Amino acid sequence: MTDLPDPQGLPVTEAVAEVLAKLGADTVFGVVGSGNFVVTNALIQRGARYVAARHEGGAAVMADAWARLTGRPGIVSVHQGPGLTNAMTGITEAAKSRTPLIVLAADVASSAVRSNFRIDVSGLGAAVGAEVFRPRTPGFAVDETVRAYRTALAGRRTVVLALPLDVQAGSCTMPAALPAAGPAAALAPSAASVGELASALAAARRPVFIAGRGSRAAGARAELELLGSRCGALLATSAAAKGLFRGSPWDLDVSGGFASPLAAELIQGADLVVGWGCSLNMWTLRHGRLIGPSATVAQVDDDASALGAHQPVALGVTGDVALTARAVADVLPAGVPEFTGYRSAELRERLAAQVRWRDVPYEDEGTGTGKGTGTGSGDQARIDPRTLSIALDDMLPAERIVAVDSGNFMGFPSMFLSVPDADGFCFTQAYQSIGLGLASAIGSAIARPDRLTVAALGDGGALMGISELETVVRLGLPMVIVVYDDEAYGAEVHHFGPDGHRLDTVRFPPAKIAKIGRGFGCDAITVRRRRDLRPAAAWLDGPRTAPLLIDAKVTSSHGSWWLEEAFRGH
Ligand SMILES: Cc1ncc(C[n+]2csc(CCOP(=O)(O)OP(=O)(O)O)c2C)c(N)n1
Repeated sequence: MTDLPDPQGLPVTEAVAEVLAKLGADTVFGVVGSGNFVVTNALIQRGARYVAARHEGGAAVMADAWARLTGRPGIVSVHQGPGLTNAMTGITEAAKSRTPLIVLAADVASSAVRSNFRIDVSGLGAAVGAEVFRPRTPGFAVDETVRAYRTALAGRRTVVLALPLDVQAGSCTMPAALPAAGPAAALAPSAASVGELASALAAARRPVFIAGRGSRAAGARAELELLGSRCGALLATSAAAKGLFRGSPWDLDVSGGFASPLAAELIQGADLVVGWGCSLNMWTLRHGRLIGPSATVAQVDDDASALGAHQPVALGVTGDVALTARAVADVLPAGVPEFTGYRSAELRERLAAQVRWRDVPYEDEGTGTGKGTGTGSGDQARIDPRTLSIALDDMLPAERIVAVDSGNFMGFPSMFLSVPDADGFCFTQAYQSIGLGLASAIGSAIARPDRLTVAALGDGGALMGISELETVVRLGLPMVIVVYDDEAYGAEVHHFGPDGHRLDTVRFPPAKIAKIGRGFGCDAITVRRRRDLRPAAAWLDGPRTAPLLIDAKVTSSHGSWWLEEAFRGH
């Protein structure tokens, strides 16, 4: 590549778009300003669908969710300076989640030292774990774009491709063929480590697998189920991989704060816990308390630096999850009885009857007497969020994607709404930011229009991210938005309330969220009792022309147990 301007060549903006399109970019999220206008249009001209968000934070989160559900790098396009800084929370979530995401960010010319838009883009990226690529001359535009794409895809990284305005104004030559930028080859485990893990599993009497994001990325369900059947393992996931083992009689669902009492009991009773592409962090292991005193912990990950990073492990295997599980299964004897290891006929029955949260008895704390209409302005009744979630679980089609925001409420949809598989759950919670749920749902709905997307939000997160409600309506996305409305930053109320602190900074007067929704163009209902959900059933029957917003006035007399778990991590 030459560093000299090439008057015969392609404008840099065209070249960048051409490279991205050739590598497979067909969807781009963004907010367009002068700096990214031309490159975004160049992508659209090459057939990409452009999704206009109303805030760059929303655009980044949409692209992140889209990438999680398509398994392809997401692309978000932002203006220089404030466009990028607005996107930073979404970029941070993506980087912490190892989402392959490419942030196409306009940047000031290196000579524009006094530009009001100048920020330290490299420093900003480094601060949140995103790698920054910047062609310093037009001649580097193609290579930097390929490098950025390759790093995002093969390294599962969030990258910023900074495009200085002076470089954008130049031109360059497209090479006849692009350098390779495909996914990384799956890493095979060593024979020795396969043998060690096989021995540990053969000796285990009560093995439990916890599959994480890496199992989902590797599409390793079949291999893990095969290995599980050869050693009698029970199958759990981290929250990020919820749904991976859906339908297996040995599925424990999520390990960690969201684990049901039976799942927690069984994980604690394991003598060998194997994390598969799973960081085994404090959320997944309840700060280690889910590991029994005499249990051995093993971990398999294709990133050696992940081994033992959160939880001491007796056996660490560096390798792709699917390849490793298959190799270990090949070592173990085939044709073992169905009830082996932790698996028994009795346990299978217990799991069928009790492992789901919705099968755990609870006392309904709803304050609806059953006499009110549920619509009168003086109606103060509130619905128990468990009752609400179970009713929704019954009503919503099984083919769904549940996207969850952060807050005290977040466990209710996560634990009580079932999902059809790991793509049925979009959990943008690595950074624990509130306000990302609605944009996560939008990215999910665009990635999977065949499913009904359900955005589960607290009132705080909903109002923080509300600008994207216009995006939902404008795009005609037929989604359900459920607001668990306690008229407070409930997480903070429950965090500080017990110590007698003033809480007026975290409590709010009732907001007319259903009315706000209607203002944006949604169908909307307020729910104070189970029966107030009837119009939702009618909406589900079709034609679903506008999104449905459910403002559920929920009870919130005490904090949730997963929240107490979260506070231990602060
Ligand atoms: C961007 C951001 N700001 C502040 C917080 C701290 N925080 C955590 S939960 C929460 C309250 C969320 O309220 P809401 O969405 O209504 O859900 P609730 O806790 O009431 O269920 C706040 C402010 C955060 N996590 N992220």
